[in-house]
Amino acid sequence: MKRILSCMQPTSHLHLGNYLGALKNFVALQDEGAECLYGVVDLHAITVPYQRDGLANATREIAAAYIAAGIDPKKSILFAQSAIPAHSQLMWLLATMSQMGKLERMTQFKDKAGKNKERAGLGLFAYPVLMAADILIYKATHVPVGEDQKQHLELARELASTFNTRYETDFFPQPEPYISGPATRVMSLRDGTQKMSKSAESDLSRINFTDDADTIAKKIKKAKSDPDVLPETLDGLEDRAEAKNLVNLYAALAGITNEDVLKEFAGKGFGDFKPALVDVAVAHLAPITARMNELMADPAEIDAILQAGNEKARAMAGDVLSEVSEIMGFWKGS
Ligand code: AQP
Repeated sequence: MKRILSCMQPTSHLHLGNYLGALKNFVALQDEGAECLYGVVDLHAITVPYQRDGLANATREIAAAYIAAGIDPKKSILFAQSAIPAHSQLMWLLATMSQMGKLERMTQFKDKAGKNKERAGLGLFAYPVLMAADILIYKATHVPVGEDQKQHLELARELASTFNTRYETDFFPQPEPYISGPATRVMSLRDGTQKMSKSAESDLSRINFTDDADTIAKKIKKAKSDPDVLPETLDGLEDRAEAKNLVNLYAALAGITNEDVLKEFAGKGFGDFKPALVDVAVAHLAPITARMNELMADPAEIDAILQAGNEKARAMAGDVLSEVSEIMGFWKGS
């Protein structure tokens, strides 16, 4: 039986990249009938500077976004990571099997630590070990993520193997990355070589779930493009990172292929293409945003959903942690 686990950080508002790269797949996997757990990973969110006063609400907002996008809390378990202590406990155990050299080579660490990595926090450095624990604590078999998380997932697979080899067991399954769909790497609207990201400085670089139609229109209008017309074939988008990204966004939102987009818009410039992209983005996102706003108006309801999910997740994670402790030989009394 497939067991799906994936998570998002309450670092800020979710954006189109989070949606097209990951959340859309969360919903599809749930609707296929898989056993699904979706977390809000607030312990990850505090590995970078954050607003203490906003953290709880940001956690609710991710849960609201999940539900607004189609996650049904009756079918999938929604939980908040900090409410399940077993995540951090397993992380410590896995940390004893993790090599610092590997963690140092993680792209996300290098990007977020910047030039001054000596001063980066241990939390940021150890982030991928906590992510491995998030996955392995539920013995998840499949992890739907965007392309940027591939490297972290590889580490989770290695840690599962290291544990199994060291303790001569087949306890942890190898979690399979599920990186699929038309937009596994959505790029920034300001720079087609950078991924769209919650933490990028410019809000114009991303389309947030919380943006209204006017804001979406403004951001797409200001999105970086080029003076050329759209080509007839995909080859013509090579070396045109921004154009390629906008075509890809249109295709992913409209549910068609990039080739189909070019069939429709070949020969047209961005003056024609951008308004069409605004229409498709607004049509897709407006119902999700409206539902999210409704949910956010009733925080008690979101809290109740998370609390119910936390209880189920805590029971599952607790069982796995007990078994891990036993395999590792910890004292458990008589
Ligand atoms: N640009 C993207 N394109 C496709 N998928 C993406 N994801 C993130 N950015 C893109 C996927 O969204 C899921 C949730 O990500 P996260 O909350 O763990 O944070 P992240 O991967 O670090 O993404 P952000 O938006 O850039 O957040 P910050 O700026 O806070 O680090 C993941 O499955 C991710 O692959």
